[in-house]
Amino acid sequence: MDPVAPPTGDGPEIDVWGSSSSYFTGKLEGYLRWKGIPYRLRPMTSRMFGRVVPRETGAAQMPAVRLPDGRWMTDTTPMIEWFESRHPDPRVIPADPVQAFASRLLEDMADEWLWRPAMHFRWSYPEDAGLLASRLADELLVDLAAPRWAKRVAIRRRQTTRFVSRDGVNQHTRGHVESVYLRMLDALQSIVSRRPFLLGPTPTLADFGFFGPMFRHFATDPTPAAIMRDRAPAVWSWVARLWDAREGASRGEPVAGVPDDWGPLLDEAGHGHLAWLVQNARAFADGRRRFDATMGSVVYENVPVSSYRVWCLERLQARLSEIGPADEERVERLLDRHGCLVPLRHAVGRPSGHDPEGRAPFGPGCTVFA
Ligand SMILES: N[C@@H](CCC(=O)N[C@@H](CS)C(=O)NCC(=O)O)C(=O)O
Repeated sequence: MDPVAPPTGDGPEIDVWGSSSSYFTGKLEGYLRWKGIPYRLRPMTSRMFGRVVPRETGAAQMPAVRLPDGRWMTDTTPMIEWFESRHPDPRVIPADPVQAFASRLLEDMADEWLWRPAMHFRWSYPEDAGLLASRLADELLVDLAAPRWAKRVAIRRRQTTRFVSRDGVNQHTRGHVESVYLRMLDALQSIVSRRPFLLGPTPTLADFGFFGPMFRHFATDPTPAAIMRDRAPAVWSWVARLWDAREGASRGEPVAGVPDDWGPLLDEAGHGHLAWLVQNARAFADGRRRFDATMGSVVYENVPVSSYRVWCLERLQARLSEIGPADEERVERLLDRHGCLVPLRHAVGRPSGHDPEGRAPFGPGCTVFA
């Protein structure tokens, strides 16, 4: 029995199961729209999320993509890599190996490090939480026979527990969590008030990475959106510009190398994101399920260890090791200046075990807190 109808062969070729409020669905949609790759967005109902998607991809997460040949994909980072290999023009991963590495690092930071502030702003503020609980109940739980109020309560409780309190957000860490968003806004504001996208006239990988949290959470959830409009209006414009961008509409030369105005983003990658990844990898090597993450003077207590994030670190390290001798010194100098080199050289004591055969994005996938 296949409860999902097979691809029809007419209309858009790619099915994307996700949500119009989802971080990673937004990231993928921004990419597919820019590339002009037709897709059909389908709601990740509870039946899809609970049964079909885990069976087909190995991971209950969105977006989940089914190709016209019936193969399923999960995890936007390897998905974008795969689409780039099939639709190379226009490339979104820069040709310059140093720009490419810095872009992958920012993509990873946007995926993993902005997740906590995005979930905190969405679920800790009552107005945001009430609105999103209604939206998600109506969009994703349509197939459940339960009163609307009960669906709203269930969603709100699940998200707040799983992605706010269990992820270390409390009265001691809240200021630090929010400061990550504010620093990223300021850094992006200074970049996109000077040029349309992070590396010039057209969007590249780092734009799509930041697009997930910035579009689907920060620019649309009431509390962070008000902050964005006041503090970083150019970021507000960039979000709309990226959603509306079509390949061919804008041409021109990208900036050369990694621009100085990426400095604050790379500082955050080094002192925030990568510092966390290293502590997570240490805890994983010690066989722990939870750990205390120290970020300067702030301690996030008893947060879950993520094998997926060990894989993120491994993958960045593998990419760094692929950079040839001609560019090695340039990349090392850049990374060292921003506190990224030491964590990227950290010897991962125990491999993540995820995707040993290099099959990603073709499953079996792994959720961040599997
Ligand atoms: N690394 C994955 C992350 C996907 C992800 O975490 N998606 C979220 C929604 S935006 C999700 O499905 N979370 C699972 C849950 O809520 O249980 C990707 O890039 O696609």
